[in-house]
Amino acid sequence: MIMSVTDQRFEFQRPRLIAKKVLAEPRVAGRGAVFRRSIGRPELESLDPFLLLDDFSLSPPAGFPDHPHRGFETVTYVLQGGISHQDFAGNKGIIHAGDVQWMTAGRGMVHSEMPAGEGTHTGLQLWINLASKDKMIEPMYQELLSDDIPKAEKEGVEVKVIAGEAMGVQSSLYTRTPTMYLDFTLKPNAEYHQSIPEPWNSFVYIIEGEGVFGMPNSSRRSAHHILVLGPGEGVSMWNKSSKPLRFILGGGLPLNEPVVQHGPFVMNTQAEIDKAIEDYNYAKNGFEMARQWRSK
Ligand code: FJE
Ligand code: FE
Repeated sequence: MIMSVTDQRFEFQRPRLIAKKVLAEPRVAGRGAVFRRSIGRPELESLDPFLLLDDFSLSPPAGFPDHPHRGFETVTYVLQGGISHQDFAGNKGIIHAGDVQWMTAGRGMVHSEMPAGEGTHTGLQLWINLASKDKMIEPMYQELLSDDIPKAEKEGVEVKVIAGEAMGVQSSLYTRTPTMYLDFTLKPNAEYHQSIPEPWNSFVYIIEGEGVFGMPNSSRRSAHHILVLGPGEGVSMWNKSSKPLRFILGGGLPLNEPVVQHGPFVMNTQAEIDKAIEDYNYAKNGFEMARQWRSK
């Protein structure tokens, strides 16, 4: 099919445009820990169903010693080095660069997350809320090793499909809250157009380089910015720079339920939060194994 130059520029009749742009400024949190929080900072308190997105850099002695979670999922994607984890059910391991740990905390999880050895360990941690009906399910893990993450490449665009679908490639991951998590790398001069289900909220988090998103004449956006996308059929992206562009495209179906958060407990009502604190303190209703357990 022959298209005019102007037609070719518009892959979607209703492209998603950048509705909000926030810089995730670095915050030093004790010795060895630097965080760039994008979702969860005051300018972007949440983006239903997403509660938090941290771009972290950890070196010893920094880390997250034993702490609980209830009511949501944590997705840890290591970019450099490794994160050593242990939980109160005896699970342990190292998430290496390129690996993903998709943890559904459900009714209760207590674990530690520490840098795996000397040096600097970096990655992204995303918190995804669970629907009211799923908040108290049994905890579970889905581990995706780097080599097992489906990849596709076309015309200077590479995508790792952690959750959802892109370029005809589908992730095998099961997401209780319908979610997409795509790691895109565009070579200079590459462009791509990614569909996103209409009712979903979505964002771009730029890891490296500079990119143009939404319309071809939009301004270039640089690393460590989160771009909240507005409504539409999908997002168009261009690398008009001379360096590689890498970013995460995240999306999810909003739950549209009340959110009451107290640190690592995320529930629908204050009464449920009080219950979570009590359950954790008295080691019951999912926190039984917390009574004796300490990480090594
Ligand atoms: C935390 C409760 C938590 N961002 N990025 C309260 F569970 C956490 C927490 C993390 C975290 C862990 C890793 Cl490996 C990477 C993270 C939050 O564990 F920071 C607070 N304040
Ligand atoms: Fe944690």
